[in-house]
Amino acid sequence: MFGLMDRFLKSDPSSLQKDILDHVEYTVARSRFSFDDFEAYQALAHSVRDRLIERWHDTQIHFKKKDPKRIYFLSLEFLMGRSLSNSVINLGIRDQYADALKELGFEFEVLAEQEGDAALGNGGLARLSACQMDSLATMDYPAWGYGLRYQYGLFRQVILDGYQHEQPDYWLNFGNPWEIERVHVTYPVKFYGTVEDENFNGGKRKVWLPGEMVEAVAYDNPIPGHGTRNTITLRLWAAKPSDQIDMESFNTGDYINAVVNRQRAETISSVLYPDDRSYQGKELRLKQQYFFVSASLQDIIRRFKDSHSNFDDFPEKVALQLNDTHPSLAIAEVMRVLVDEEHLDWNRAWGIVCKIFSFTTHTVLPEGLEKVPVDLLESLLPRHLQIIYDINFDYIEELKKKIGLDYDRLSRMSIVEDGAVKSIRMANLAIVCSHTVNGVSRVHSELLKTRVFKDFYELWPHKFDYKTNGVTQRRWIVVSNPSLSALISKWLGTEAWIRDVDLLAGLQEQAANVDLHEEWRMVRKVNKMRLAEYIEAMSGIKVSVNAMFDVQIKRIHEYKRQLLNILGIIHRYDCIKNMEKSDRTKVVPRVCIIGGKAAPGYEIAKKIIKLCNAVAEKINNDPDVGDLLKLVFIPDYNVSVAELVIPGADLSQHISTAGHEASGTGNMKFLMNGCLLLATEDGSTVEIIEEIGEDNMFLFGAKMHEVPALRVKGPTLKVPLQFASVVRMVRDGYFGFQDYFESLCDKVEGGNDFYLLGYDFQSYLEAQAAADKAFVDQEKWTRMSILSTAGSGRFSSDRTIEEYAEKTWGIEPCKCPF
Ligand code: 26M
Repeated sequence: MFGLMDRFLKSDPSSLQKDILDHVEYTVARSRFSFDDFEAYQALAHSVRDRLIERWHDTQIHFKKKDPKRIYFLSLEFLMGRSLSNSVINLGIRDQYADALKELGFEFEVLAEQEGDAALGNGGLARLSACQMDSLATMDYPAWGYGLRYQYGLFRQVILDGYQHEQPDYWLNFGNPWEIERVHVTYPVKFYGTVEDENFNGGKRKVWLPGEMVEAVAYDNPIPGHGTRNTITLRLWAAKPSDQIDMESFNTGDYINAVVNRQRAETISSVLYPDDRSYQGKELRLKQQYFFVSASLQDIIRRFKDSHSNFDDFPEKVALQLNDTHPSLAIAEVMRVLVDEEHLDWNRAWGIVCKIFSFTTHTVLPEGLEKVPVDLLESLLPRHLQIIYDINFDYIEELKKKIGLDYDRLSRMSIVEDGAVKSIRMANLAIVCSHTVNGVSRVHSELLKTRVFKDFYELWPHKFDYKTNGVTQRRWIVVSNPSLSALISKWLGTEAWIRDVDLLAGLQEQAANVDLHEEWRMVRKVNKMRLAEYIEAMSGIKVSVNAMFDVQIKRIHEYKRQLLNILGIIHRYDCIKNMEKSDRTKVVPRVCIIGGKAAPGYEIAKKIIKLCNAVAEKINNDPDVGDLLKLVFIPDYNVSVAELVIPGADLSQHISTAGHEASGTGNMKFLMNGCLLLATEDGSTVEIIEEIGEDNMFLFGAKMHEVPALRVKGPTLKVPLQFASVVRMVRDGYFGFQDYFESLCDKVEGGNDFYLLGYDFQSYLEAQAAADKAFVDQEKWTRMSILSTAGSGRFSSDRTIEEYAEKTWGIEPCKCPF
């Protein structure tokens, strides 16, 4: 007989060694006497996976036994990055593994580098989902994430002659040890066809006769919490051909064509759409959305029915979170299942729907709002279109009673848009049918209430709320910055901040301590050296760690104003060139680092990347400048690159035109790592200012409430001479590619400067000058840096998730006993 604890895999170094070697031999199928780093990584990952599975099983059994209300987080995107380090740290066995590996002749860090990123998402929204999964697990919430298992993740960015090229990210090539294929967890998903009336109980009912069917197969990714046994599931769906279709074409004898046709089903989950701004009414995208929604809901309803005989308790047991509008077909799908398949009457089904959905929006831009052409929906999902029409009909009738026959307003608020192309407004659908509409920062929520969704706010003020975003300190300090992590634990005398990040505030009282200062600077220097090595290996550019490392990494967007950064760098370059040689000693040396991907069809964003590289080429090869100024474009920015760059940054830029960044989460990651922010008062930065004080950062630029009036003034605004002169350098071909950059220059001149680069330029340069001045005073800088980390507690996703759990989802922790 085994005792209870004997059941568990052991985690002492010699048990770990045996496990790893067994996996080398039996899983990787290599000789245990000879294997390389990659094979060692694979074996190591499988050994960690075994431990994850144990905990994951126990958690699932525990949830099943307790049957708590569960939160289902629906998102088309998750940017998980690498899993190895995160897993062993959350499991609390990193050092044991490192020791075990050392004796086998391997270094943990080196093996961790073998892992590729899971990049099943674009940017902020997708990384937020990943951070929130980590918090949900750590805080013991009964949560499931649902998404799509794309075969091609976000494209790899390759820079050739300074231009972005996209290459496919076929990430599953070398296998994925972090997922568990569930060949028996499959659901049919239907498309196309017609809807017929059928006689039923003396009345009529609708029956959907689909024209195509594919199979959804579950792949489970265990998400371990930190300092808890709880390990939750991220279930991703892959499309496979269904056995139930197409028998006809097989029977007609064209065997080869029939097989090829079946294969087409797999395209549904094949590729992530690489755009994070606009909706383009593509059929495949809509298919992806419904495929994932339908499979997830079948799974969720099956789980509910396992322990409930009717739907009375559904809202007490199930909360569905819509991550932006992308999964909002779930609303129509729940109605369809309840009415057409479970035969609930419409009103009862509607009553349930109104209690279970919450919706979070991640944009302020009207062009970011999805509109699905009615024609497209009618052909792909004819029954869902009817349901949406019916929901809209009832809702508009109710609305008329409340607001009267104000047809302008009724038409603005309708779910159906009667424009040139008749379409469904997914945001309106989500707002009408959700009990809560969350923004992602306070000012974002203000904008939603006063502009984007004003009509709805006036009707249902109680629905609108916000949960300021947060990031997980586990990945963004403990995994990515181990030396800072150790330093913090030493000075706080505890590691408890890893689960209770408010404790970081304890650093405040030490912010003037000279011993802490010395250690703090040491840690920062080591991280800068690591980054400098990476830069040299990748680009051949040698940078000095004594220079200020000034970083802007994020998706390339006009509103994020990477162009403002580049124009500022040109100005700095020009100043150095025009200085007396003797004055150059006063210049504070800078290494400017820019990284980010442009959506493949976003021409202007691609030109910004090219400009950055053209300017870098000129500056980095100018002997007049030397170490005073370097510009580096980091290619293929992703989660792993962020983990390397953020800890090495002195200054980071978050410089969107005020009123455009819904929240921003990069700023929080830099803040936690003691990097100072140079920023506009936009999105979550406004709340960061409240936490750490404006004296500890470098703020500039037009305020949110000033922007609309400035735009109206547009062409009459006075623009500083320096701005005109740097744009002129680009126009005149100082950096080459004169014709190519012309349209970029046109975007910021001649009254077209929508994002107010010219208007903000002066105050931007002043903020940069203030940063230079502060950097010279290293004591002051270090104090500001410590205070940044100390003030970052509010921006943990643990806090965000707790707010969602209590205020929006109504769920409670469900801790699995050890
Ligand atoms: C839509 C339709 C078709 C294809 C793709 C999309 C799409 C995908 C991602 C649209 C938007 C997408 O992401 C938007 C996003 O990342 N928003 C960011 O969300 C962060 C987390 O809340 C915020 O911090 C950022 O401010 C916000 O820009």
